[in-house]
Amino acid sequence: MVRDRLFSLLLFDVLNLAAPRGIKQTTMVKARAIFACILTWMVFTACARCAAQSSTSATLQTAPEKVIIDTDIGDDIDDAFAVALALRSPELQILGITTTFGDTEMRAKLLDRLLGEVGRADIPVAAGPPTPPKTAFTQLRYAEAGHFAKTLHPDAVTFLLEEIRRNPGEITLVAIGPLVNIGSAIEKDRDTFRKLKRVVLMGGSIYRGYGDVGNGPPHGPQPEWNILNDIPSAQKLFAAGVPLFVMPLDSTQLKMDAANRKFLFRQGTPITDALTLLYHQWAQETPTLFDPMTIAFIVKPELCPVEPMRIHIDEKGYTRPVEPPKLANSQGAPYVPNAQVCLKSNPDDFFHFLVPRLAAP
Ligand SMILES: [Ca+2]
Repeated sequence: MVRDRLFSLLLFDVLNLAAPRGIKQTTMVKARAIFACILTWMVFTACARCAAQSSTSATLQTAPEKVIIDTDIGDDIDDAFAVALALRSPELQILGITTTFGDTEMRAKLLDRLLGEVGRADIPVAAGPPTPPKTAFTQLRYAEAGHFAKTLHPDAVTFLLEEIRRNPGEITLVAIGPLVNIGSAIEKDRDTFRKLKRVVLMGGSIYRGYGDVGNGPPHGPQPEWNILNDIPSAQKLFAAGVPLFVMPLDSTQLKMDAANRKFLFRQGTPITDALTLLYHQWAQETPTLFDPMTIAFIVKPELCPVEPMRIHIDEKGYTRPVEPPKLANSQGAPYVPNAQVCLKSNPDDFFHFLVPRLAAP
């Protein structure tokens, strides 16, 4: 409005100048002043446009990342911490949570309660196909209590594919359980699956196995749980052609010490109370927070720097790095990395990020 008014005044002055009164000294001075005004107006307009554009791009840059979390929550405790971290991260828009492996319906009920307790019952929960149970459902009592439990949950694979169709190229799929749902989704509609923005996976063991946190001699890689429990699906994922970010055992054996636990569990917020209950049902002492690193990576990628690698998943579930061919022997098929892999992280930096977020009121 102000800009338009200024322009009208300037136009009026220019028209006055153009009137046939002859060119006098005073008119020349006036003309120079008006020219300066026009120049100022043009700069003002350009700046306003720039400001509007940079404000739009800032909005775009800060638009929350759309995520779907595929989890086997309820056995180990790290999934609960991963979901809690996602809930406490305004950088993320959680489109839904899907459950995989074992008693998927009971896992969905556990999530119903967790989400209900923290006021996020709006987040859809979908259950994948059940598989024979392989480990103890340690947090079963929490799930069975039935607070907020829904009687029916949609099918996880259908839900995932529908969300991808609705948001092509925009969804980050966070895979923190055995890859049953993901393999099924690829099998059912590979083209749609390829419209994911990316998959961020906790899985694999490149150079380090369980228990090797870098303070002793390395004892080599091992088949990792999420890969081992559905090797064909893992092979499909690594061949799917979707950008894949992998947080293996090498960078995710993050032990939550007693001081951090004590601090967190006395906060008394809905989310720390839920974690407190789940932690005690888990009934072990020191949690290893493998899964939350996926969420931490999405929000703050420098917590787990990645490098391109080509990973081959063998029939025993090992995730073997394929060495790039030496230049002299580089005939044949080109070496194409199929994943961005985080091989090292700093636990102190991770917990400095995680704990204040979870503890915040
Ligand atoms: Ca998990």
